[in-house]
Amino acid sequence: MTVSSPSLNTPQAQENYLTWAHSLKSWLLTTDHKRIAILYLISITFFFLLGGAAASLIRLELFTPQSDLVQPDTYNKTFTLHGVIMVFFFLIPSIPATLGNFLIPLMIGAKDLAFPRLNLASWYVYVLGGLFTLLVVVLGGVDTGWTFYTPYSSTYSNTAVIITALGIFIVGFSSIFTAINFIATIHTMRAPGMTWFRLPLFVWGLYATSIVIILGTPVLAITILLVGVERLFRFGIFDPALGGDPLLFQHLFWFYSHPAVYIMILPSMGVVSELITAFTQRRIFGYRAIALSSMAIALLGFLVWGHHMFVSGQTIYAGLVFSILTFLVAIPSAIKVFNWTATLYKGDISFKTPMLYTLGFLGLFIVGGLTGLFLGTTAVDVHVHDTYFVVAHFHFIMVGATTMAYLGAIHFWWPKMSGKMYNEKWGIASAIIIFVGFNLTFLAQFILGYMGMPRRYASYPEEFQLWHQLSTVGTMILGFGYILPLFYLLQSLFKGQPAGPNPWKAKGLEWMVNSPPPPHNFAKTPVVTEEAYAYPEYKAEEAGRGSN
Ligand code: HEM
Ligand SMILES: [Cu+2]
Repeated sequence: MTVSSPSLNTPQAQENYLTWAHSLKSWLLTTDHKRIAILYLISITFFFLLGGAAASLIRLELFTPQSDLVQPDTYNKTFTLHGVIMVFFFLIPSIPATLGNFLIPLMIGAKDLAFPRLNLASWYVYVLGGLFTLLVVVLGGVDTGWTFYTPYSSTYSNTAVIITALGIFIVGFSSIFTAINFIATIHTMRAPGMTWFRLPLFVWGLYATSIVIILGTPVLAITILLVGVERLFRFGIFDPALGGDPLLFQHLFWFYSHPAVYIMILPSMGVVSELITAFTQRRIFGYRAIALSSMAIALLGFLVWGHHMFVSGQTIYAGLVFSILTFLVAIPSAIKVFNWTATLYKGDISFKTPMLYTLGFLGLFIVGGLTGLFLGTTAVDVHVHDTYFVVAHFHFIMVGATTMAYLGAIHFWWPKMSGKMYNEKWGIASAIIIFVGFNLTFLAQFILGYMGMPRRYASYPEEFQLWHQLSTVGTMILGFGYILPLFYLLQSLFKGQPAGPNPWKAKGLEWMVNSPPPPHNFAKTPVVTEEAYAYPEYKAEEAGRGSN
């Protein structure tokens, strides 16, 4: 897109958001969306490493059939901690809280988010929730699994369920605050000329995500609170022994947690649209279809929760309806994949690090999404429910796709955030190592699940050992791939070449300000006069239209 002024930097814009003040206080009390994004980046990385350590322990335990590395109950606590941290403290906040925070105001031509102090509050709430979760570790852990199924969680488990529940309850507010902020900002603070259908697709993705967060998260908060209430006061809500209904828990939990999977994937889809256009230097194919399919996913995502309950005892008629609805939700996802592919088709693709991550995303997302359709077919799901097949399915989407997109995004916007270029060779190496390690880890798990290996067991019959070992070796490769960027990105801060405002020759307002951007983003409000992604090929189209 172009704007009325060729450059949005003022001559005195040498000062940037990182350098204008250095004190700890200037960071901890900042209301600048860009600094808050960095605070989130650091805290999320911390939890990612912690969740990753738990994952490694799980996989090491599973290297041999016997439960010999850790006790079975330690194993239960390890996978619970892993799930809770990865879902609530890494995946859900990952792209929105870091890149969304950093980019939305820049992308729409605004000075900040609509409620800067609420934004800072959301980070503190996140940290508070995180502290509760760390407290759980100190208190000896929790063993219910991230799904907290009742009546085990509400009656029988003698681990730190309530503290964990409080941590999740609290961190939910952090997402809600962020989502309110995004929605208000996108509605009210777009620069002149930045119409809805000129918004970058990343912004559309986060808009849809924010709606899901606001509608879904309160349900989780209440559900988890009810588990606590039942535990403490023996109210009969979920435990049949007290007159409650355990299926009620599952309905409430999945009513949030299926939409939550879209909270985790919609932002990545936004990232992928940005990266594909930048590295093909092309206008995106089907802009409106992609934008509106995000909204369709947000809506349909609320109608399919029962596919987690096919074997729970819900009626087969309910199962049938949820199965059909599940197939429907695949349509908008497929629309996106087809449009991305059409954008790539015959394109002049530049295989830089962020693009490699994007291609990795596409491959892994397709496998994850298609196996979702297998699971949505009741006849198949009866056999593979609660096996490693399900574990592989959701890791393909959540780790394969979302984490790929997150890392692709970090690499793409790193020059903007830090002002420095990272070492491209290391970048390419990390993308390839992660892709290989990932597939080794999780393709093996599809096979294990298909063979009948149930999830959440510390020991298993010997015939499963080969696949478990492949999976564990894959995890080590994957872990190495994840650690690498930590080193070369940090190194780039000291040794990297200056990035300049627009190292990728990408379109979008964020590329028209200095890298790193000045504290208040734009010296004067930009005026947008063109569609999103007005790359040369789009210009040629426009010229062609003019001459007709
Ligand atoms: C798009 C992003 C997606 C994510 C992040 C995701 C994530 C998940 C997660 C976390 C679970 C298992 C939860 C658990 O039991 O712990 C799951 C199960 C399931 N997913 Fe997905 N999923 C996605 C897409 C899909 C799609 C597109 C479909 C179908 C069209 C689908 C169908 C299913 C079904 C039927 C199950 C239940 C399987 C069972 O428990 O037996 N998913 N998914
Ligand atoms: Cu689901």
